Amino acid sequence: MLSFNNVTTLNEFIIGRQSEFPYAKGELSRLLSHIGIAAKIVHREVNKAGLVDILGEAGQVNIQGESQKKLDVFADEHFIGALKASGECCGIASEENQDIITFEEELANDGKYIVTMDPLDGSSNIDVNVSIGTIFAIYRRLSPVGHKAKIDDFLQKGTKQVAAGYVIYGSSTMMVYTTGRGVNGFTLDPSIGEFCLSHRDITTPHSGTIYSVNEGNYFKFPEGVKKYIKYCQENDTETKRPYTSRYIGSLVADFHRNLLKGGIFLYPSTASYTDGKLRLLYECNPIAFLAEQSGGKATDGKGNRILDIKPESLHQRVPFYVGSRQMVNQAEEFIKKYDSNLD
Ligand code: AHM
Ligand code: MG
Repeated sequence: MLSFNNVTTLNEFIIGRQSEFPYAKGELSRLLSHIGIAAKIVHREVNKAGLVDILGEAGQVNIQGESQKKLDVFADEHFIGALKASGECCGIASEENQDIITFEEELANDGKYIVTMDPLDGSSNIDVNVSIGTIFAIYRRLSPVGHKAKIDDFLQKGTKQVAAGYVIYGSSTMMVYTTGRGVNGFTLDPSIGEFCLSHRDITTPHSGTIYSVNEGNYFKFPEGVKKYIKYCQENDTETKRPYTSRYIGSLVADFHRNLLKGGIFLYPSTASYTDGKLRLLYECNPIAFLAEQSGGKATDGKGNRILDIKPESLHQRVPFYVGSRQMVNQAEEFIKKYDSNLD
């Protein structure tokens, strides 16, 4: 692996990994590098967000009926621009856009990959200086190269992801990604403007003591989830309970903390969101891929592996249980016991 002064940059790492596949032509590497560039641009804007007129509502409502913040729009435009410029991506599905995005340019239509992304996740936290993130997943296209991407290119199971990751804009900015051979994390060193390898081969603890859920929805949760939350709060020294409750309201930040420390994140179905709130294609699938690659688990709470769900629509939602394997299993046991009629 190339490195300079004992520092391995994201690009060096990507190129090093590519050389492990003798026939790889560097297309996926170029795509990942361009995601890294867009992440740096968004990082720059996030960091000066308080200084310029970029906070607050952009005046549009996205297709989920949520008002778009200006930074959402900025991130969406810059990630789309970077993916298009890579020449390796023929289409994008984004949380901010109703339909898939395809390109007129021949170069882009020659791209072998499609990308699903949430350009700025946790947008309710933008205005209050709390961590936010970008989530992405990369798939090989199914439609023929040289033509526009089609909807079926995007409705692939999560098991078909060739790479996935997130960028967290927190106390430092990090990019964490997987290509199915483990999970690695890179911290942005602003002094040299490079993502540097800081978290090699991340493995998540088998169990943990953190549970992350919006407890304000407690009375709307299925019975098994309520019982599981009570279990988390009970006193039992042997199992280190009560667990600690931590909920930021940014999936990326909540997942990132639990990935490193051990814990469970859950966004169950509620009375208002019968399929949960989080989106399968660009939130749950990439996070589930990272969770599994680090030794964790991700399900819909009813025994179904997230990565095995066949998507039916771009903005499909799914209940989401992700984190330390043992904790996800335990939550599912409660649901199985108390919500056996839940379909
Ligand atoms: P967003 O993509 O519109 O920002 O919404 C997704 C976010 C997740 O980051 C977070 O886990 C969840 O919504 C929080 O929802 P809630 O405020 O209902 O707890
Ligand atoms: Mg989101």
